[in-house]
Amino acid sequence: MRKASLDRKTNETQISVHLSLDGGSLDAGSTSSHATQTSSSQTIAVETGIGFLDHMLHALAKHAGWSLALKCTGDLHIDDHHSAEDSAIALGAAFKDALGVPRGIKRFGSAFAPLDEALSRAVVDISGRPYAVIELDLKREKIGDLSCEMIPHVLQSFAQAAGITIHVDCLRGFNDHHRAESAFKALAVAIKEAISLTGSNDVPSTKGTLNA
Ligand SMILES: [Mn+2]
Repeated sequence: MRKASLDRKTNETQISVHLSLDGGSLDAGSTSSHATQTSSSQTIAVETGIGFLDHMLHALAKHAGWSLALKCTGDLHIDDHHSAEDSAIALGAAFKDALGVPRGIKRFGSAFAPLDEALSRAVVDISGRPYAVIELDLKREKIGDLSCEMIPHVLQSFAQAAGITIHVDCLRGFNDHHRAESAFKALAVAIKEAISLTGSNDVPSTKGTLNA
């Protein structure tokens, strides 16, 4: 199982993450919250204090096949920025740690995901090169308690910390909740493909390394 746990503390946020890229159980005690959802193959509990962000990270974990416990206590009396950004950084760092040296994975992944009228596309390269191009074209100021400007920022922060390249575009849709959710689902499915095991032990790069 490809797993990682980490704590990240600053003056602005305090975060704990437990992540298993292959689903299954997490460390005991990491998922005691009321937000926990378990199935036969996954355990997911996300509590950032920002409901719509919880919903998006839950969708990401669910459709990527992860088990994830993420708890953030942050300075929401200021606004949602630090909690949203730092949760994404912590999740990205846990992803990178859980993946380890990227051997024997497909490396590239791409997916489309619809949600009713909305359609998004995500293309992922487990490259060791942090880069994010995110075009969601959201119209609302916020969805629930999450500022729409934070949604691309969350995805960019995740990619930066994970050390991966992602391109996420919402191609159509009228409803910003649908647009955002389809984007996270597309990203989840693309990541699932990219980190899927090939059965070989090769580093999928002509350079012979994805760490330099
Ligand atoms: Mn920021």
